[in-house]
Amino acid sequence: MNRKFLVTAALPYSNGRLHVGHVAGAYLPADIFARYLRSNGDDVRFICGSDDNGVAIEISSRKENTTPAELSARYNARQSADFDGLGIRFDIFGGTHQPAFVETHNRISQDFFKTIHANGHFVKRTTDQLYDAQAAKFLPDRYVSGRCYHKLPNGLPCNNPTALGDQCEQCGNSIDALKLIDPVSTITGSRPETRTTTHWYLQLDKFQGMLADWFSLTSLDWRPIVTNFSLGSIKSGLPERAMTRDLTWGVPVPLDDPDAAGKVLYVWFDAPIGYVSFTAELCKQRDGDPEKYKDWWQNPDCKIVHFIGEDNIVFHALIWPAMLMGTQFSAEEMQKRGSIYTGPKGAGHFQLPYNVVANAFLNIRFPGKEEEKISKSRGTAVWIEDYLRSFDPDPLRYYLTINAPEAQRTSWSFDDFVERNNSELIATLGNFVNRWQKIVTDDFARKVPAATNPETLETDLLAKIHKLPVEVAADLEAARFKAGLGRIMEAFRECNRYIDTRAPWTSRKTDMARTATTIHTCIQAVRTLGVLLEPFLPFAAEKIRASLNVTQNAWTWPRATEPLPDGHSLGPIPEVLFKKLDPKDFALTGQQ
Ligand code: B3M
Ligand code: ZN
Repeated sequence: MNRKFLVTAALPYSNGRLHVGHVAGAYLPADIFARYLRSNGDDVRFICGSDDNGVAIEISSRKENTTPAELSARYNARQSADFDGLGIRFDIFGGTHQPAFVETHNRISQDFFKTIHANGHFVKRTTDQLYDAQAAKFLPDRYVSGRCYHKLPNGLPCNNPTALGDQCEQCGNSIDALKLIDPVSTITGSRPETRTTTHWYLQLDKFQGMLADWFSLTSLDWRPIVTNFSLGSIKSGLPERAMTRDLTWGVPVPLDDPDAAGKVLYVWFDAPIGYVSFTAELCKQRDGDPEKYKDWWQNPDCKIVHFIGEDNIVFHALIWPAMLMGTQFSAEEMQKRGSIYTGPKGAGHFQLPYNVVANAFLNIRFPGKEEEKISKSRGTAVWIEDYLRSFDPDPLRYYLTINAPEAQRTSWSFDDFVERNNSELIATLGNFVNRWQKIVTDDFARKVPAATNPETLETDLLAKIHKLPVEVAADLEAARFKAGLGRIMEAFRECNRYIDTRAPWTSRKTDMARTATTIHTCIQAVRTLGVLLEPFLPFAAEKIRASLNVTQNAWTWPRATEPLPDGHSLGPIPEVLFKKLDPKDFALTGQQ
């Protein structure tokens, strides 16, 4: 039976363009994983879309002198085009506030909130908050700045005049926005006043026991950056979090309570529900029934895998699972169960994630400069839109996988990118695919010649390559993308050594049988490796497939080791797989 997988990639905020850091963090590994599953014959849905709600979108639209609706529609379209250009192929790319999605999204988000509310997991609290009267807005912490009130280790006041409402960059302490000295709203520059407001707080501490239990059951083979962070947070205690906001742009709080009027759900409450609501929209398109989302989300036989950047771990590995548990258990039941989580039982209950795969951040290194953080405001980014104007998608996919920040930060370096393109993609991979093309054309009329005299050199090489589908699958299933691609590249290096040894360009002058055996072996090697490359480098893999004249049906993981029969007619000589690059080609990108 086919396995079922629901794969998600973090929803990008629709107030900016995508850069290489986004792609390396979540989207590329998720796409490789989804492509591998499809090739393997698993039943997979790959879900993404923009995160349109929340204060960041509202503030960006104010800066750009437009509306949140216009801004988010524009960036949603831009991001979708960038993903297409990179070959990142979602089954659906929605948007939490896009016209075609907002209705379903609001309904499902409000249902979540009402169920969790009815289950007794919220506490309603009235607190003081800073209010910008000029903007007529309560100020989120990071939109307030002021003088830091902390003391330094030497006893002197920190006094940093530009501490933000959540953290002081100078002394590193976290900040209570209400205590900032001479606070200023960064939206209007005016001095905020203090007003009271009421919000609903999710009692996350009550979920600690169950979350820890669930972790002990499921997370054993998760990446250490995810488990260490999550277990550490549970140990130090999960603070309650307000799940509502004083905003107009977002999902209205669905409570019949005057205090809820004019408020919306916290963007991190509704954003992960976007995964569910986009699945519903996809089911509507494909099966005519949005409710079929339950076949994915409430089906114990479906594995849900979230791909995210490291800054999103708390939301996906702790808060989101707590929300999902909170739809199933009432606060009372939870207290009775203590810390026993036995998984969703019976119909109508949401599954918890099967895996949460997080990457660390990607830094950037400009020629002749130190490695630094990617920053939109400092202009230290490589934007996908700019990249795609001048370059092909596969080299970027290659570089961001072989150099992926899977366990710790890595950096995008222009020189290294060019060097790896030229020495690995061209000189190793492309070269091997091309080295025997002229011979198979001139001497064998582009038909697979029979191998009449294979020796251990041939049988060993093919035996090794035929083990790769299982080995690379094991890497991909364990989210070791870099290792999987590394294995394939190692096989290409071996193929190059093989053809160097056999030197068919020489043997063809004296020994046609030997030459035929060599060419046969090269073709079979590429036939297998081409299939394995597809999730990583789909554009090059497609050119290889066409040049081998293999049908789409036979171009799958389970059939990767099926040899092409003797006499099989190849397709045309493949187009150039990879173009040579020069560091100066990058003059265009990276600065703006
Ligand atoms: N919109 C992206 C970020 O934090 C955030 C992800 C939401 S995933 C549900 O950069
Ligand atoms: Zn400070």
